[in-house]
Amino acid sequence: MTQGVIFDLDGVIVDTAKYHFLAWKRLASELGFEFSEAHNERLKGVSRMASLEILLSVGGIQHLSEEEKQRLATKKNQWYVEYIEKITPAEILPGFLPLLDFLKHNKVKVAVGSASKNAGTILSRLGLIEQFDALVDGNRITEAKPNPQVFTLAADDMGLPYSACVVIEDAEAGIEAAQRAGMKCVGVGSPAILGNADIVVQSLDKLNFNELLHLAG
Ligand code: B16
Ligand code: MG
Repeated sequence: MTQGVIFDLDGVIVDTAKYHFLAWKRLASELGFEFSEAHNERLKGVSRMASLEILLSVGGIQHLSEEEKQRLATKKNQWYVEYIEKITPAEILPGFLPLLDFLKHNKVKVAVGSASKNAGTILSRLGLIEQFDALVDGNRITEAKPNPQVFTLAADDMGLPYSACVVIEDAEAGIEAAQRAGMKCVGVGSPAILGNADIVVQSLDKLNFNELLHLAG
């Protein structure tokens, strides 16, 4: 039986990908090239600096100093933070709140495992920060997804064996991270991208909660 569920944040609890996209697109535009939604798909679940590297490769920009890269990433983040400061609980994705209620009712522990350094701000804005038994974000990890560290730390914080946890993810790198941690996983999004997950649903409101309860352990 599943004893803990670890939620990815961006793309599972709230759709911040659109705000990341606006900020990256603005940076690309300043640098003189187009950045499309298809390019943005490659940034999902990827850390800020790794995202910048992908963006620069799309624009064919090479040989920037570390200092210059930091400056660009900081600039993008400032724009992104301006967007997320306006996020409200109305932006919580369909199905998440009923699922949270169901898990608490069934005494299943809940955690967030996110690559984002802004996870705490976003969860506060959504009024959810007090709801979790553990929060592991981009400020705590040294290895990015698909490294399993973000999820193993969350399970450790909850005091649960990895095999008793299920990860819910929207990114391919996150599905791989869950599997490398020895955890079952639910993919939220397209089966073409998340086909390796144990269950794939288009959105959380399509998930069979009882199936989730029996997925691990
Ligand atoms: P930040 P997740 C990830 O969050 C996003 O999917 C990814 O697009 C972003 O680059 C990354 O967080 C870092 O975010 O710049 O706020 O630190 O999906 O792991 O919750
Ligand atoms: Mg995500």
